[in-house]
Amino acid sequence: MDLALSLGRRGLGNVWPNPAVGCVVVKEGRVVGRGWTQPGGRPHAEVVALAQAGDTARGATVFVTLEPCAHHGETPPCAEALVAAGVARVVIALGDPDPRVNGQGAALLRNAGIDVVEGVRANAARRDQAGFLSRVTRGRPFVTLKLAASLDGRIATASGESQWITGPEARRHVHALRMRHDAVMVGGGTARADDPTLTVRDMGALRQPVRVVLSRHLDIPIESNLARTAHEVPLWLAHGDRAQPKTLDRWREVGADCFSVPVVQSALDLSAVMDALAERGVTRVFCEGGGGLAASLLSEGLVDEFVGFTAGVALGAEGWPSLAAMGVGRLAEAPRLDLIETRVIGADVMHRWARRD
Ligand code: AOF
Ligand code: ZN
Repeated sequence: MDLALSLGRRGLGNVWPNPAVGCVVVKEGRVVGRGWTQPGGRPHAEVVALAQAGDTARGATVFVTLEPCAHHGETPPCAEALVAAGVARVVIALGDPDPRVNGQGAALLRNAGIDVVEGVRANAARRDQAGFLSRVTRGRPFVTLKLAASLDGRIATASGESQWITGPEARRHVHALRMRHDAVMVGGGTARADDPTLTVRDMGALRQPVRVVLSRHLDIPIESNLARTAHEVPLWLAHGDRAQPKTLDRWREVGADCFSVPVVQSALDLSAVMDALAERGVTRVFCEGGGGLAASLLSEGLVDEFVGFTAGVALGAEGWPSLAAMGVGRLAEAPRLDLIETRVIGADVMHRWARRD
């Protein structure tokens, strides 16, 4: 199952709206088939693994990280494919909450006389599939918030210089993290200040994450790197209902996909943004700031995982404090997270924190 889990993780960031599933076929102690969900979400993992196993699948044990599907979509159900292949036993990490599956895959296998075991390495599978589970059960994506800050928690100098606080190794790691997400997101201020491209470079990405920019009035220069690349890599712009039709037209012309979300207290309603992303199939969002958006996401309880990079540089009180806009009154009201990983990356330190439920 650990092998199936690691195969499944290869699909993270490139199989949405589908889950990134892994599958291993074992016969007489040997691995005879390995598969994972293919880019774009199909074929499913089991189909790939069964094709590799061929006739040796008969009487084999199959390890799969999510319950095999039971529905007729664009492809026939994986549960039926497993029955047709004559496998003897199917070991499943986690049930599939998709209403089209939801126990029916396991039932189909059992009714065909296959020995089914469920719940093996379920917690690990739940972590890997957090994005898909979130989309299906909460109607919003799994949100990772990334911040790079100085020793004293500043994200930019007084003059607004923010790029390259961390070193090249950390920046490369950020690209690897982007690649494992379906979408990367920034606020309009960051898009204006940094003119980022937000693509994954030099990593052999199979599918670029969608770039999502939040901007009430779409007041981002049309000569920006984001606009320049919008025909090659998807660019989605979430804007308020008062954005000018002329501005919208210009962005659509360069290839951006614009959608409107409600404005609450003069800011875009972030819950509505997340709902819209899930509706469009996004399961994992990587938010890269700026500070204002980061503060709002945290205060509104929308951050599932926080990835903080700390660099050995001090910027002092004039620097821009990260999360300045949070307005926490009492310690008891402050959002708290649980540490899940600490890692030294080049000259910087990375901390990963998880939402405390
Ligand atoms: C599997 N193995 O590798 C994946 C599964 O649109 P479709 O027909 O591709 O179906 C998508 C649904 O199939 C998705 O919501 C989830 O329930 C399941 N994904 N199932 O057996 C796989 N990716
Ligand atoms: Zn399937």
